Amino acid sequence: MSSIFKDLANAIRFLSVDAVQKANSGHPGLPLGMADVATVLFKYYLRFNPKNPNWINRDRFVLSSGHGSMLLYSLLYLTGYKSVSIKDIKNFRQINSICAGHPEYKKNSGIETTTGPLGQGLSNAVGMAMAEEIMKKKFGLNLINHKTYVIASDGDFMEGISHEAMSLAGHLKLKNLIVLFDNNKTSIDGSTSLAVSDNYKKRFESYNWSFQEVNGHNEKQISKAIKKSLNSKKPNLISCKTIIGYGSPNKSGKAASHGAPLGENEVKLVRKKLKWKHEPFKIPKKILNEWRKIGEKGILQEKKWNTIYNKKRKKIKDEFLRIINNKLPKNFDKLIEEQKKKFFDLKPNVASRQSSAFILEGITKNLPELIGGSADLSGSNNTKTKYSTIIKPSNFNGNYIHYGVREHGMAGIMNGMALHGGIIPYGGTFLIFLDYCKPSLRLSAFMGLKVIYIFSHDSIGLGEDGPTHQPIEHLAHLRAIPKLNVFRPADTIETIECWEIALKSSTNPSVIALSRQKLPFVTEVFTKKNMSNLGGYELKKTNPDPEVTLIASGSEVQIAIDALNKLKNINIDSKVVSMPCQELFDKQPKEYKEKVIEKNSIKISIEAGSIFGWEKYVGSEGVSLGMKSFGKSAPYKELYEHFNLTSDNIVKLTRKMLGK
Ligand SMILES: Cc1ncc(C[n+]2csc(CCOP(=O)(O)OP(=O)(O)O)c2C)c(N)n1
Repeated sequence: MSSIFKDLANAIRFLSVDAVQKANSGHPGLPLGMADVATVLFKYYLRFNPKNPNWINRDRFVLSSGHGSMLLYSLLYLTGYKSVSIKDIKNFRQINSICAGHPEYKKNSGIETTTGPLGQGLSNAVGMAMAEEIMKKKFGLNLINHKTYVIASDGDFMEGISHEAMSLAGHLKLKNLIVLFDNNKTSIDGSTSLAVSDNYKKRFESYNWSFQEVNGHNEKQISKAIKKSLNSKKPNLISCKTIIGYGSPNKSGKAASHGAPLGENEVKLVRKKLKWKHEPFKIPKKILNEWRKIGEKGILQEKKWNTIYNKKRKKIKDEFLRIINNKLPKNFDKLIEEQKKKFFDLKPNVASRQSSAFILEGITKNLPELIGGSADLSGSNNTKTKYSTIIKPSNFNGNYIHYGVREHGMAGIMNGMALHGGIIPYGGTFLIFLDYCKPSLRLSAFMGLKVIYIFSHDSIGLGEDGPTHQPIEHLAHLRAIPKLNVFRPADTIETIECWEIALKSSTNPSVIALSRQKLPFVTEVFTKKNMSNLGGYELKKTNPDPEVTLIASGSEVQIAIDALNKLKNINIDSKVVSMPCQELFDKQPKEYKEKVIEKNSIKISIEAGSIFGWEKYVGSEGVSLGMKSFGKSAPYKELYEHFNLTSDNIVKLTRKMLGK
């Protein structure tokens, strides 16, 4: 190993241990152990331009083991990203510092994704690599031809999501994915032998990956392995045998170096051992310059790419820019309006999952960036249209992914595709299986990604499959997640509107909850305006000044309308408010909200899910009808009767509340 190489790697090491020491918290073990691998990657292979971190054809670098965040921040600072200054590094883990405890995705910063929950970064990287292949098919090899590199740790590979994502990556032959495994055989509780005895070679070969093993402190071996992986026909795992806390005389090779500052004394000893004579946070000019030169290589690479791009026909350039800048086609609004008009005239009585298929069929051809899929429930989620072409191993000329029964992997992969850019991912499963993909869905929201979750079979209305499949607390759970819109449309018009909002939401994900059972068409008047965008709106009323406000979402809107008619027959005036999206309703001005939910009326809400959260609309005097227990296995109409989610029950309650 040359002395300059050692200096470069040690610059990462000391920025990391000193920042952890100053913050008095953090994880020194990984940066110390993986500094050599990261140096090889950045010095010889990674194509990136710190002056334009968003360059679309850059290689993606994901630090899946986000606890080693100081490794990433050090690299960004050393290679010259504006986003991370030495002051930021000194402020590691302090409020508002970009150098947060774990990396938090920020556009144009070099932090490609949020990591920390182990395994997520790996699945994101699979999504990025898929996005690269899909974009390459659309725009050609000379515009899109980059790699996705990942650093992942023992913990990443213990997580279930890694099995799902790695398995799909192998199946699809994602050859541009290169994972550098920090194989230090140590995790928090001690040696990984306490909990794992997997044979990684066999594991990865069975996934149809290429497997190599190197000494993770040997520049030449690491470099040779990466070089070999560049021409692979399969995804690549490079197992790098490393020593956690490398250089620490008393803590290296031990769990003690994983997640706590080494201590002032030990840091001094590391300095001595690695012959680093420099003060904390002072990187000698010569070493910094060497790192900056590495960062500058990308300027020329991007320049060359620009020349290729500029030679493309205007039509291709315009489409390329539209897609990577997340802009919908010019005719999009017209397309939506046409669909709304068509279905208003047809007034179909169909399940909202069918309505979702209608709108998908209407827009798929015009939105090549829309990449759908399902976790093996395509026919049930109605996510596949006649314009869907399936993405196959080594053939990414398509717009539909069969994720297999891998909900968690699907969600993490969708995040990766959205992060890559140029793709709007949507994916389906049953609402109940939110439980299987929630950790990634939370990160879609946290990162503010345009990812669209199609969750069908959204209540006891799914019937005979029974309580294991009937979501209860799921809508409440989703509504508790910040920065997420949860839609539950009542008919085809609302479903079109919810899709429109989701596709126009560039800074947050959306869930569209859909019914299995048929729903009557409830929209009363045609309007170009997207009424669902108000979150909740007055659908019907029997008097300008009703005594009762009935608030419902999705499949229960029809029950509220039935109740309104029955109440009218006994001379009680009421109104029905359809509430397809609570988050959007809550953002409306106070006057609007008070007008819609009649202040002086009695209020009853009905939704075939947990009543948790509805009290904010019905108030302390109101009543919420919903589910207070798990469901049951029976035909759905019987279930609605059994659980008292009926118009007759609403009438009974109203009479009681009004004393009539
Ligand atoms: C999903 C998840 N579970 C638990 C943790 C807490 N945690 C952080 S690092 C870690 C394991 C550390 O072992 P390894 O991945 O081998 O990292 P190393 O010790 O080599 O740095 C755990 C359990 C986490 N970050 N994410």
